[in-house]
Amino acid sequence: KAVPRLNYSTIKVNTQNGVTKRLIDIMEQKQTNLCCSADVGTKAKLLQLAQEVGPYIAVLKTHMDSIEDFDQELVIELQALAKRHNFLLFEDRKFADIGHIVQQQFKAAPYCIADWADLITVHVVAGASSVDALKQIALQKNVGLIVVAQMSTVDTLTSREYMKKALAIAQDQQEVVVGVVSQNKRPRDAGLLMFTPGIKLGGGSDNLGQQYNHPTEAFEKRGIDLMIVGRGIYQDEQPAQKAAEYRKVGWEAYLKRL
Ligand code: S5P
Repeated sequence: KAVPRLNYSTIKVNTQNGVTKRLIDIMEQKQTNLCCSADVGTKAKLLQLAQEVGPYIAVLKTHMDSIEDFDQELVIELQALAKRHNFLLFEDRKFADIGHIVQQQFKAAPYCIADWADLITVHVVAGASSVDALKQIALQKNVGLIVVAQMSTVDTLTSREYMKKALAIAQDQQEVVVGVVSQNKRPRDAGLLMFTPGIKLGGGSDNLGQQYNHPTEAFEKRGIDLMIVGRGIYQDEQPAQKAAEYRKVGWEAYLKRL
């Protein structure tokens, strides 16, 4: 099929979205399709990890509400690292409420996500209105939205039907949507990126429903564009070396599918 053979330059030509273009420039310059999911619990650990994996990643993904000592200084230091190593900041907030509430959550202190994130995730369980509401702020603040269309868990409720509708919402809102999170279905439009979590070199699963696939399979067979890797990197004794390894495996698999 034609779509899984998409290369990043084609996506760049087909998008009007400035965040997507910036991201693809970074991926091509650094030859990486790795998004590191930095799910550690403190400022010090997060900064240390960002510093170590920075050279090998295109995106650093965070869950800031899990950082026990979060403050604005952390944001300033992360922004400096993002600039130094050239990667984007992705707050995986998974907004999921009615429009009025997601707008508040997007802006509210202490996280002030709209002020620093380059990318955020949104569920569309409430329909397109969540995207519509975030869009008003996101366009002003230069934040790209990623629609969660399909989850990686063993008993996810994101059925085929749900996924199809979520992809349609993403496609309708390409002015602000950069791409989707999904496992094995990508948007038909050539201007959207497919982000895929549940990736680990060893495969397997955890004991809480997460399922893992090997990056090579994901890029070559399912045609994903970016892999999201958390524990595969930060639980390793040498996260930098591990990130370098994922970068190499992911980039080679991408080149091979072209
Ligand atoms: O379906 C999903 C969507 C996401 S964004 N499954 C996921 O696991 N994620 C996120 O990816 C999750 O919130 C976590 O931050 C990361 C996976 O982490 P890992 O340690 O299992 O690689």
